[in-house]
Amino acid sequence: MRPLVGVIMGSRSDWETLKHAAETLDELGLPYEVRVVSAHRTPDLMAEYAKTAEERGLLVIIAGAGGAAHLPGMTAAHTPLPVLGVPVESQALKGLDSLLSIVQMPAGVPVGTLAIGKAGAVNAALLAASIVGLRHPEYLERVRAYRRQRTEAVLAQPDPREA
Ligand code: RP5
Repeated sequence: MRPLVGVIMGSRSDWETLKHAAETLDELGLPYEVRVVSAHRTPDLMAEYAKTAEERGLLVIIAGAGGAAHLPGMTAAHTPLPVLGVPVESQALKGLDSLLSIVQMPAGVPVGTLAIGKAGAVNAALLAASIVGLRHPEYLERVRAYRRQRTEAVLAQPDPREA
């Protein structure tokens, strides 16, 4: 199936984090593509990717990066599609640098910023499904089912001492 979500990251080293977005999209059955697209190592590729995303049928872009994480913002500068930014946990500053780089976009070019690390990657995928679900309602249904499963798991094991 043609991808509806683009998952991009600044480096192969970001895959450890962004793979959680991919796994969640797999679980939701939402078609996506994955690419390493670096804002500073491959700036032309980044611009080309963002500029052509809409005509290629993508509805949402999930962009993960760490450190001086300009990939989500620069991607958003080249496309009107929603861009969801995932701050990758950096070694030096534990991802606080990534978070602040992504979240503090000046007014006019938004990036929907998620939590640092795995939680952000998973939630980016869920949010992407909710956005895509506005056009293709079956994905809203899958988000509902995903949440229902987790509700049932909590209710099935209310005592934390039991395995
Ligand atoms: C950023 O620099 C990437 O998003 C990555 O999180 C970080 C480190 O990249 P590598 O040096 O591991 O390639 O551009």
